[in-house]
Amino acid sequence: MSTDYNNMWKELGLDLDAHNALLEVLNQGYKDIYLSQENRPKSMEYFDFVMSEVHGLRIKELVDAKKEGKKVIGSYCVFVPEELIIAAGGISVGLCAGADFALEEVENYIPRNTCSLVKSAIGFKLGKVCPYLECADLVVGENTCDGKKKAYETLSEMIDDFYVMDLPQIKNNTGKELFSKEIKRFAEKLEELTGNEITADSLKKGIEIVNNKRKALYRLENLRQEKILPISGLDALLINQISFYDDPLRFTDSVNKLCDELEERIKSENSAYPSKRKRILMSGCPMAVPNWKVPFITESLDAVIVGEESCIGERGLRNPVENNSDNRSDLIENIIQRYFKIDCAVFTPNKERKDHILEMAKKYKADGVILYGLNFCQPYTIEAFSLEKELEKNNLPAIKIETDYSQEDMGQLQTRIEAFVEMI
Ligand code: BJ8
Repeated sequence: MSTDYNNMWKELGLDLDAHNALLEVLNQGYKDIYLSQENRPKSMEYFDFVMSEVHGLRIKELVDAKKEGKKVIGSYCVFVPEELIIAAGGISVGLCAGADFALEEVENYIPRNTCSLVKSAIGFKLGKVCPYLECADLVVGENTCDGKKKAYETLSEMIDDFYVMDLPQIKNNTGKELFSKEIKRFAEKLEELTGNEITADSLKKGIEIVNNKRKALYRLENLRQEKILPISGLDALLINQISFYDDPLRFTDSVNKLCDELEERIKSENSAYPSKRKRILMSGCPMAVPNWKVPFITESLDAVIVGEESCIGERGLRNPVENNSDNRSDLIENIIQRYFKIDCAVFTPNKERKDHILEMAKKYKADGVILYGLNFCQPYTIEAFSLEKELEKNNLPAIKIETDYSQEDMGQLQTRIEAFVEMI
């Protein structure tokens, strides 16, 4: 990190020793997994820089914005509309954590057989190592799976302004009504927190900013559908992960610049890989920074990840919000419509997700699908059984992988994924 941020971290209440230990692991992992890749696009330099300053410069920007009266809103789920946060003059940051921390202590609060993502969220709070969490004026949790729902009861005792958004489980009229009320209640909460009224104009602006961000990311996703692969799956995943932290305007600009370069690389047949690789679609639980384990193993083999059916991927990106009205209620309704379409496995039934995976496999010319689930995540690991059968019916080989954030199963995963890649 280029500057000394110790005072800032101290003021945020971080445990400096624990935080330094986390940064060391993060930096080493980044070096080994990311910087060791060959023939990366030059424009990845921006994203490398963001990662090198992920707890430094970006946090300083947030702290400076807070001094000017802006509010930072942290969230754990893609059901929390960034458009509303921007429309209220706030800054949205993703809080999903992708690394184990303070595991022993975590297990004093929630059982061992809880998914790594939930354990990590609690571990980051207990260990005082996440500056995004400590910087947030409001932390939003959403009632999705039981693990998250119950863990929020625990987290709400540790975090001052913790807000829970209720979510339906079925996409029918009753579910839609509840969702609609919850989005409106959240809009009121944001107005109260920021002191800013959410108007039609501010909503239009918020929708435009987020749509442009998603459009740039979609541009990147489209380029990954080409036969010549201009970028690795690891790099594409990283960009999707960074989209949850970075300033949205600067990020959009940087993704578009990268896409300009990738288009040139495709034209000149400059692939990120010297030889043809098996094309893999990754589908399932979201992979938050620095959860790069399965993509790293996969791409160390004769394979490349061409797309992610995940909240840190297409599930979180698709369906722009219609920005076709000057009326506040219409725009809020458009936000509701868009977010209600998210096909998270917590919904039942969830046919949309199956259709989307099949559609993605075709679009990305996938040779096989990894159905990725975190241990103890019932929604995704249960859906994986029927999805595997459905994919096979469609002549698409699939493998179910269940893992966590530890490194203990690296060898076993490597063997299974290698056999899968050879088989396809
Ligand atoms: S919209 S996927 S971000 S809930 S892995 S905590 S489901 S037990 S993360 Fe998610 Fe929102 Fe859905 Fe996306 Fe529970 Fe499973 Fe853990 Fe999970």
